[in-house]
Amino acid sequence: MMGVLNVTPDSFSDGGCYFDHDKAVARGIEMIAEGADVIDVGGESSRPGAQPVPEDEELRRVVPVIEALAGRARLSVDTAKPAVAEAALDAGATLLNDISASLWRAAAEAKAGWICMHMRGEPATMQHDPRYEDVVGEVRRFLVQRARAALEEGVEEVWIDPGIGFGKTYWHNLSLLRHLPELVDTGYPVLVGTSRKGFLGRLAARRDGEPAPAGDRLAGALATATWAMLAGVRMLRVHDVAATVRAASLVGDCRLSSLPDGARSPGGPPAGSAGGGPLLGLVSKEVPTR
Ligand code: HH2
Repeated sequence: MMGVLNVTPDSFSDGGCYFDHDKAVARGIEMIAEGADVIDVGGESSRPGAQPVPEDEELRRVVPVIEALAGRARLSVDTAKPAVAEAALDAGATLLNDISASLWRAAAEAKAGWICMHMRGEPATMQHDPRYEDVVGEVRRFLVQRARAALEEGVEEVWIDPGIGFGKTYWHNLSLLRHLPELVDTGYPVLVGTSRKGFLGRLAARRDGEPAPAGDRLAGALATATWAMLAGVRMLRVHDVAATVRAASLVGDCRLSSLPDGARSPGGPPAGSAGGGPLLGLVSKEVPTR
């Protein structure tokens, strides 16, 4: 489980909550206690429309927090800037979370792991009418190509991530989630981040049909996290660590524990128990604009 630590004033769901150094460190320690295996420290929001942060400011935000948390858990740095990546890896991070999918040399140099995320365009404009012929195929090909390049340059640990919400419509996001096994089949470990993202507002809308605001997307986040785990995803990037760890352990129990024989229905799940919700419904429904 990767816990999100945004040391920013403007992140889409928790901007300003951990901008203060001491609050950020305390939140990192709290997420470790809640069961996070990795703390992902970021100093620049990549929400749709976000403006870039100057390099010295991003360094000032993330490096002291990484230094303070070093040794307590595995740390990753969420950045698209080579200088920030290098400084963070120097300060104790061992994983480079690269939304630009272009910094593998910094990871190779530092003998760190590298997360290769797909994004179409730049955060400032990425949601302006993103289009694909075949979103799953294009994302998959892109990630495999970059992952191979990184391996060839000596990165030993390469993760791939479809970049949910990064230059993708609602349907693109759902299509990528539906087809996660095609990414898992590449053999690279897959990371997914759906936590609190905009498409969940629509997927798990409020009772009155209005999209759920960022503070009310936990049900959607847990449903999609569970879906991803069952599809074989190896790491989830989440804000709500305690709840997701709990959900993960329940899924683990369902999959691994031996249910008493009588508890298993011979014909599979009872009629109507699957296919009701929008996510499970994807199993049987075609998604427009794959
Ligand atoms: N999502 C966000 C940021 N970094 N990294 C990876 N690998 N995968 C993701 O899905 C991903 C990511 C956006 O979430 P958040 O950090 O909470 O928001 P903001 O970018 O506004 O700080």
